[in-house]
Amino acid sequence: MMTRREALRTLGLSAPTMLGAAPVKRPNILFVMTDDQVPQTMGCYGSTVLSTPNFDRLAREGVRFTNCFVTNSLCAPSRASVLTGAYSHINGIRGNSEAADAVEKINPIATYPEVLQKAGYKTAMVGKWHLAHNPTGFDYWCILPGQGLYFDPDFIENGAKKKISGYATDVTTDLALNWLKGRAGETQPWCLVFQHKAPHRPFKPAPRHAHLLDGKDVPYPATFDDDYKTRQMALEAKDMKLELSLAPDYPELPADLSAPEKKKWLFQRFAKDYYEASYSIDENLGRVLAHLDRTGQTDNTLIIYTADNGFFLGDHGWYDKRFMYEPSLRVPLLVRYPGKAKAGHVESRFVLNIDHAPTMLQLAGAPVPASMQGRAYTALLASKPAKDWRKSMYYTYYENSWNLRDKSKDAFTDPSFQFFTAHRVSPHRGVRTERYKLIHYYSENNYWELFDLKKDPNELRNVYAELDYSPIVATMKKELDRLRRVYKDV
Ligand SMILES: [Ca+2]
Repeated sequence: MMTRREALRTLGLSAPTMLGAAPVKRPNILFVMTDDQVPQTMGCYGSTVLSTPNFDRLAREGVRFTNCFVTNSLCAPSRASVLTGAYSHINGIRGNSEAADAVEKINPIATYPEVLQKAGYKTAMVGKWHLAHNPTGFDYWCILPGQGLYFDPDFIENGAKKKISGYATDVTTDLALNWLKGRAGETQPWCLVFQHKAPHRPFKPAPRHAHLLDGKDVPYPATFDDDYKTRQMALEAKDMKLELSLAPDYPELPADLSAPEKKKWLFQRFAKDYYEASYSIDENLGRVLAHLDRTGQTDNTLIIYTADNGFFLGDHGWYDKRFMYEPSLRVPLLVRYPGKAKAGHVESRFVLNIDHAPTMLQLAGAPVPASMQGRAYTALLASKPAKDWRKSMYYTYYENSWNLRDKSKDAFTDPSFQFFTAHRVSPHRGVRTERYKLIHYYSENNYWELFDLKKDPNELRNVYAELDYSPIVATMKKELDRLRRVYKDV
């Protein structure tokens, strides 16, 4: 594999960016990514829980994607995939615990900020980073260490520690605005990577928003009382059950509730916090959009809004993510860039988190490194046909790759259980088409699941062993093998 320096040299990034004879008009780039935020927190995706005028503005004036999926539904791996435009097995960040050697793993591959910086962009990263190594490719960076804190958070600013008073979403936005204001008078285009901690657990809203939903109930998801019948891996993932894992977060949980009442109490409590924390993101996005409006930059800025992974917001009775099931797999994606992104367009073709990097580079007129496995969704933004656009997507999840099959031990009843982690989801890989999803838990005696998403959009009935579906199983297995070869994961 080429070193990063060699890769950048090969790309000839010092050459002027030309497309044919006309120079490319280089947009500023605002890449906004939140943590664990699902589309249903946003009015433009149909939420009626809280109004979200700024998310809705991006959807109205830009493109709203309904099938944006992540390639590994976990914080650090998804962030590494966004940066490198490549799957976890290529960039080396398979789980959240890739620590000391993460730099060596990710560094052989060019990241989009590195390419943009070489191409003459001013670059900055503020907020949640969540990779073990320090950011590269940025003129300025100020990140939350690890998961970061919601209140009076520590930051690392270009390598130096500092504490900033306030609420993380507000403070991160202040950092973004300060940096943007510093660009006044410059002629270079800029790229700002603006990433929030919210609404990640422990789901703390800003104090001014902490009572927005008092006296209201958040609707229960259709799968809230899932019995996990036909899905052995889901049945065993007890740690994902909100009533088991979230109870310690809420010492005020009344002691005299029945089991179903306790589950409902915890759901209402954490879902309200989650919605209120998301509301603060919308409000702060509004501050940045107002700055762009005031300075006349809105229409020359490519704005991409997404989340690092999806989330079970009570779906299947769970919280958290990791599984390839729909609530965890799907993320919001809004893209605003007048002239290139058709206002109000709703796009249902499949896009992946590895597509953002090539899209930004292509629209910036910068070459896309060969190591990037994603594909620019520029044609989709214009609602145009894209030749051979993907009809299926490939998913991988690796954490907890030790043997979890010792049925004699249970994480919640046996204190000697050595392999307990907060989330006992076995590694798996899978393929999703418009109609079907096949999942392979290869460490679990080759346990398979097949879902017919047309008949069963909530993925409650595993039809893998049903005779009628055997031709589909065969076709989907072939497609899974094909994708593993395409993405060099064999
Ligand atoms: Ca996350």
